[in-house]
Amino acid sequence: MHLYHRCEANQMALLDILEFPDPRLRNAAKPIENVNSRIAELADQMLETMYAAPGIGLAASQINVHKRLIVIDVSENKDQPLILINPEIIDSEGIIETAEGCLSVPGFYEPVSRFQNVLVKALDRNGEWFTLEADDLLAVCIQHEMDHLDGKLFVDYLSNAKRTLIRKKLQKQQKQRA
Ligand code: GNR
Ligand code: NI
Repeated sequence: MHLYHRCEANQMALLDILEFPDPRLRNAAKPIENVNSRIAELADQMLETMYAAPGIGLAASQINVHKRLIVIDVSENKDQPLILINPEIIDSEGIIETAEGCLSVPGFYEPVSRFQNVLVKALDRNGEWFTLEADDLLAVCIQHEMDHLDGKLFVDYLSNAKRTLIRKKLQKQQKQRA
């Protein structure tokens, strides 16, 4: 069995994260038919990229890989990595509002309403189905990442005025960087 080991030497290649309003963030991701070693290694690279950012989650869509793969770690000590492949929400309960951010929308945090509790089914990095009961921040993060797989961003839940303002500020930054 392969276990994920966090790379302590700082030599792993980090992946580039797409930024809003990049149209590639709008692609719908396809299910992963075969969880092989390439997928497992991609998941590990995504975890390293997420930890380095730093973020609490990352969807493959954000690194321009349009497959249904997400990684998450909401733990305090950043020692509880989760890999979810082809995730599905099979039950949900309650509503919670959280100030959300996104590595693809850097610097902006706005309240979004989500389910407070979700029961999720997914494949792990060995291609085995598992279920996970998630609450609060973990539940929010799973829903945020699953939205990415459908080409959806948290800014889509904001007013047109707020989203336009965010888009203009980010486009200005992106032009200055280019
Ligand atoms: O790092 C992240 N923080 C965060 C905070 C509140 C709700 C969702 C998130 S996910 C985000 C990382 C990211 O962009 N994942 O797609
Ligand atoms: Ni995000």
